Amino acid sequence: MRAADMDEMIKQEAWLRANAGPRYLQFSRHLSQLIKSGVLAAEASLPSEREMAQISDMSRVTIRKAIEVLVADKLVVQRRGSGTFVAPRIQKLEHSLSRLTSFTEDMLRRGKSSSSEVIASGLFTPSPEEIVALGLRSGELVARIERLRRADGVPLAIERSSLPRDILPDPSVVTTSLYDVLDKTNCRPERAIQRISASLLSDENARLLEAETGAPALKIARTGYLPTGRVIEFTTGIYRGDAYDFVAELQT
Ligand code: 16G
Repeated sequence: MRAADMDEMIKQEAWLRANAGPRYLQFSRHLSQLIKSGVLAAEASLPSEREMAQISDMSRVTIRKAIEVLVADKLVVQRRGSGTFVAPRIQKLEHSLSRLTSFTEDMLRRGKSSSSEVIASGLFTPSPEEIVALGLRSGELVARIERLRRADGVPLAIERSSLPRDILPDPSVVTTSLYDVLDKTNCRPERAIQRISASLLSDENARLLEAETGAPALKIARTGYLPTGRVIEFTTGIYRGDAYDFVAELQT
């Protein structure tokens, strides 16, 4: 949108009415309508508080209170240092529960680009949970990769994967798809068991997923097996609850 059009929408003539309630509420309602109708597109940046105050001839306090209402309604997001933006539109993604696919393949099938940001990876002394899940021998190290998964740039999930060291001797080779790496050594799981539970985002996970602490999330733990029955993957994924729908097809 052109800056001049944005100015027109912010000017008080565009939204201020006599006896229609507090100014900050009138302004927030006006912006909310523009966002919901798509006039203000997802991710569009809004002028600064100071600029909006100048254009509308309102006090900065009025503008700030209006923006606070929009933040609370999740219609805009504030990014420290870079300003206020219309919230990204998140389309719910359906994920089939009956196919053993990778995140990269799932996104590709939906025509989305996926990306993988490695937060941490390396070889570690396994936790008791990893020893049990992967059936590790004592003294054996575990390969771990922690990744932030995005679809079309929107952070969807945090995945923490653990694999036996002989399956993934160098975790740093996983830069995009884990299953692509496992495919090359014929170690891709051919069967998996998933446990799904409801969860709330912790501070750390909320920060990574650009969501709010305490927002609903789905926790999915996948245990992946080779055809021999050996467990080679234990991954816990935290998925944004507002972005994912898991669908299971049932037959009699
Ligand atoms: C999926 C799997 C995860 C697997 C990953 C591999 C679920 C709940 N989890 O996200 O266990 O490690 O795919 O994807 O489906 P990648 O090959 O793109 O790294």
